[in-house]
Amino acid sequence: MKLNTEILSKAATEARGLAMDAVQAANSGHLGLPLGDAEIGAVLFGNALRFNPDDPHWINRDRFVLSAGHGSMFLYSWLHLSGFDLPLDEIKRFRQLHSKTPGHPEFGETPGVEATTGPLGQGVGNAVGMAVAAKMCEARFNTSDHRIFDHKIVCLAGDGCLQEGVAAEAAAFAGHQRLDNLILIYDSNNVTLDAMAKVTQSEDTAERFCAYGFDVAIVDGHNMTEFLAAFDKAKNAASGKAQFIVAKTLIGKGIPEVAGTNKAHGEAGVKFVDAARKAIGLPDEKFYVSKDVRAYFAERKETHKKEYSAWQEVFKGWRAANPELANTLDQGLSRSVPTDLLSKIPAFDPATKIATRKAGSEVLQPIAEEMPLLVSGSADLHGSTLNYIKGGDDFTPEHRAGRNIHFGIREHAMCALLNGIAYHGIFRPSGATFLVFADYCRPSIRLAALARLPVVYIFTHDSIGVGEDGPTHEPVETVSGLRLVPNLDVIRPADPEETAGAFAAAMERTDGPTLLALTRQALPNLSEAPAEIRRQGVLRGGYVFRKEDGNLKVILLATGSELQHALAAAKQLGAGVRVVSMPCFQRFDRQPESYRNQVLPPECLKRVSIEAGTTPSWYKYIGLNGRAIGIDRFGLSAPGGEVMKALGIGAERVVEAVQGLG
Ligand SMILES: Cc1ncc(C[n+]2csc(CCOP(=O)(O)OP(=O)(O)O)c2C)c(N)n1
Repeated sequence: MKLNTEILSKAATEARGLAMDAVQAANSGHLGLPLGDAEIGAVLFGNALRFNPDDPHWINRDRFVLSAGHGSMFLYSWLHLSGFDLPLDEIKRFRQLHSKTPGHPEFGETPGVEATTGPLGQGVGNAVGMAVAAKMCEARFNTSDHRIFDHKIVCLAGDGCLQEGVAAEAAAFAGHQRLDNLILIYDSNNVTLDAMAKVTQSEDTAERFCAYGFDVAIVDGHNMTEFLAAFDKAKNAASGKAQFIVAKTLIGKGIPEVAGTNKAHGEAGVKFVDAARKAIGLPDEKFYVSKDVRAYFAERKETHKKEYSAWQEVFKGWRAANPELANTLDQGLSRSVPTDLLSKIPAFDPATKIATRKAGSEVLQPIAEEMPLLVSGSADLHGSTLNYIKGGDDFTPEHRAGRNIHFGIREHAMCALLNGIAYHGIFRPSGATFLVFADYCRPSIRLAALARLPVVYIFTHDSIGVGEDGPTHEPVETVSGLRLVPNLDVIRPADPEETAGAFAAAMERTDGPTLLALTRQALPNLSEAPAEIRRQGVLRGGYVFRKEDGNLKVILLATGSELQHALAAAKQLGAGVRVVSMPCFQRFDRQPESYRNQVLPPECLKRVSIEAGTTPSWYKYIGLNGRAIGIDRFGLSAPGGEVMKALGIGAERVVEAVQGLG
């Protein structure tokens, strides 16, 4: 579309005004990016991006991710002007309680916001994940007669994002995977927060991205014609490479007292706003949008609607011609999961002794068959994490329908990409590494939980059971630490049947992520409780695995590989001892009080827990008079069984603890 620079310059000025007024009203927020990137916003939202403000979830819309989430007023202004359901009143309530304009963009709070961003670099990872998902969509759903997916993923990132390791990991992956549907715009303004960027960076970022395998263009970010030309070139590039546009900008443009310096980054420019507004030609009226800018965007919206309607026609034809594919797509969009998932997972041999990672591998296969949009990746550890979807092929530039993603040794990016795949809204992402490396993933896990994304983490080699690799590889505090993340379900199954329940629980959850902590070492199938009880028990988070004989005197609680020890101890202790399996604290805590009290009767205060990890998280169940057996130190390097013994994880300690309760 021809670029109307006259009206878009005016729109850029008014967008600057909206940012100034909103940040001034809130007395908080970041002016630098919204002012510095106003022309970029005008071109993207006023000309280049394809979307429909009336249907912000349109599956073939271009996705725009503001990785530099601190510049949120940039996004809010352009979404408002574009005609999304973000009225001016919401712009006026920037950063106020329950507004649609929170401090940083939050997924689900504001129409048009595609990802929760602010922790720098994450948005770049999300965008790469979206680009993966978009490629998968093209391969899985487009047909020779109907091309229903051809959208682009556009990401705006600053120096801060690109300094972060997660963005480097994600970019290396994108370059390697030749994700040519990704356009990464680098707001290169030579400024970060504390200082000029030269204080902390001297790399040639353009060369760096060139080395990753991107096509690179360098443009003046205030020259709309030049920027659009680069954008169009990136959009239509035939190189098969991911696209990187370096846009040279002046941070805080419009407030001369701070522009071009780190003072422009935050709200320091606010005190100069009144004069600045006048100087750029804005009237005294705050939150001003002219009639002709309104009219331009109203017309633009009509164009969007026409494109959308044309696409709907193609989509209708596609649906009619491909009912099975359409059904699969609908399943993905509604995140629906077969209700009888557990019945598709064959029971394990009761006499089997098998690691829960191995059980997980077996459980994953029928689930993957039932859920064709489930994809599974690993950070170079498929051979150990065993989460490869057999017959699912690899996701590669040549084969975009592959369901197994080789993330490389890039755990942080893996999890940011998984979030991106989930944000994209069609595929169900899962990813794997060793549990101890959850620390490398944690910022993205936290965001998945915050943004309520149904991501599944298949993390293996839990606890000191890892053994010979030693304390660097033995997670002791990891499970407890992850239990602190709100809205993250952490499941540590005790045997193969609980593993089946754990996978079903993870798949059926649609409003947040689930982390599965699986063992490297073989565990007995605890078949003294029926398989169905164990599977269903996991879905409730905790359950009575072994009911006491006679009156209840003591409750033993355990998860994972230690449930066997609690059971052995109960046998030694005799009557009155109940064993509760508690694979998922969060699911248990969501149960009705009556159920929780049934499992853990409040009158029974003699309680002992055992878990091969740090103990603090247990006291909410065992109380201050209870005893928590665990490992409040780092592990040891030796065969796993010996480490367990040396650190006192076994039935004897449980028996002693119960006897010590008096
Ligand atoms: C992971 C992370 N670390 C630190 C911050 C705090 N922070 C917000 S913006 C910023 C500087 C970013 O610089 P740049 O991307 O160049 O943004 P600009 O100054 O151009 O707006 C920092 C350090 C953050 N949001 N996320």
